[in-house]
Amino acid sequence: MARVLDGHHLAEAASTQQAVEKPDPVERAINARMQWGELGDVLKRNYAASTARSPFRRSLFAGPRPENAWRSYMAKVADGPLNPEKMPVSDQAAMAAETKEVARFLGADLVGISKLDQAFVYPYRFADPYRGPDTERIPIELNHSYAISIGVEMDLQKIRSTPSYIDNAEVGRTYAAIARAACDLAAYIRELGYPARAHHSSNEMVCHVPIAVRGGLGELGRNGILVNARFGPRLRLATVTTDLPLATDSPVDLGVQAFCEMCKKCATNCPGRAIQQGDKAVYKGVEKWKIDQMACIRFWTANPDKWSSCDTCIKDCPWSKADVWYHHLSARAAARSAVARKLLLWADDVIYGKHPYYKVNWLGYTSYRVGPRK
Ligand code: B12
Ligand code: SF4
Ligand code: SF4
Repeated sequence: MARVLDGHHLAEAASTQQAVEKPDPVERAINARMQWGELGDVLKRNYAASTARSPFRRSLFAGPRPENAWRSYMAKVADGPLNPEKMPVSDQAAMAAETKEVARFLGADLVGISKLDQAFVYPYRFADPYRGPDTERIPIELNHSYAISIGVEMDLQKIRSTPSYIDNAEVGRTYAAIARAACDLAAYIRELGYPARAHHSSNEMVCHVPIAVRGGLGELGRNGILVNARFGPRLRLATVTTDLPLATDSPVDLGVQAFCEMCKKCATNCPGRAIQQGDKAVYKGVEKWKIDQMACIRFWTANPDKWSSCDTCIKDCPWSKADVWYHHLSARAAARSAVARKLLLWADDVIYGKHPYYKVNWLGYTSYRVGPRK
């Protein structure tokens, strides 16, 4: 019988091949579909980076003058030529440790390594996602053996400003930062003589969250994204796939999913009503809380004068706190005991509020108070 997986039981599965269906490239392309107009004129107009009020959004997300944006070039440097002289690897554990150090030097805050699972590789990509639905579908063949997951922290104060053009700027900045780290790491590995490809938002063939779960960076939360012990979900992710022989990490049980069972703070406070309050259900072979994509982007585009995306499900998550020792201690307690989880959730409501709001002003932008779901 096909095994059902969830956010932290991946370790038990010898292979996910039969159980899990590949991620859907059409779901992957929702931002592009919005831009080519498939989801209606209002979403198309309100999401357009070219007319956005914020110069950050127009530049970091490749708006009217794409030549100015990192994003326009990073797609081209995801892969490249190999050094023909291959460095022999006799100790995969030492090579993994060295690779992690290199990744951190190049800008990653988190690194985890796993075997590349084909279940997490998209089956095809659109030749030109921004031209429309009729653009050619190019099958993806990605046969690398390993996946290196990297994570970059998003700034706490900027994320607390959500929804606003402040957190949106931080999203753009960290997309560029992680793309650069991933491209530099892939290039470094190719200089060792091994194939390596960076997967980042401008040029990706993989779904990052399950790969990061497999690499031990955290668990899948109710909010549909990766929750890490140090940063919670306050992360950008990228992946480098490679044939460099590496020792792998294992998935971790941090107590996140157990916490999510009782917490529901992201679901309650999601202004788009995109996150489920109920139990997990099986979707494409994985037991999880499935996000309502359309509900999410409808909120993103609801008020283009004030914001153009959202981070509320990151901001309000009790795991998404400052990277300091007492929060590390809390995370460790949450992993171990149900009583601790209850206490921590109670403390989070008392200290930060059930519906947290932070007044943030920066460069003439401001944060907005949006109510929880009704
Ligand atoms: C399309 C997309 C969106 C869409 C749809 C969201 C969605 N859930 O798919 C929209 C535009 C709405 C969106 C919104 C956001 N996104 Co988004 N998004 C993506 C993107 C490009 C593709 C995801 C995808 O293929 N979805 C389609 C299918 C696969 O979705 P799904 O079935 O619901 O599966 C989700 C999870 O269940 C999990 N998953 C899928 N299969 C499996 C299998 C197993 C075993 C497990 C454990 C998990 C798992 O992965 C999916 C989420 O990535 C990824 C980048 C990437 N290539 O991975 C970023 C990404 C997931 N987004 C990210 C973020 C941060 C956000 C936002 C907070 C917005 C923001 N400010 O950046 C919101 C949060 C919304 C939410 N609660 O999920 C980050 C997540 C970082 C993290 N901590 O995990 C990613 C990885 C981008 C990045 N490079 O950092 N996003
Ligand atoms: S990004 Fe905002 S609207 Fe989308 S799921 Fe998260 S909280 Fe809800
Ligand atoms: S807010 Fe609560 S329910 Fe949502 S992901 Fe964080 S811990 Fe889980």
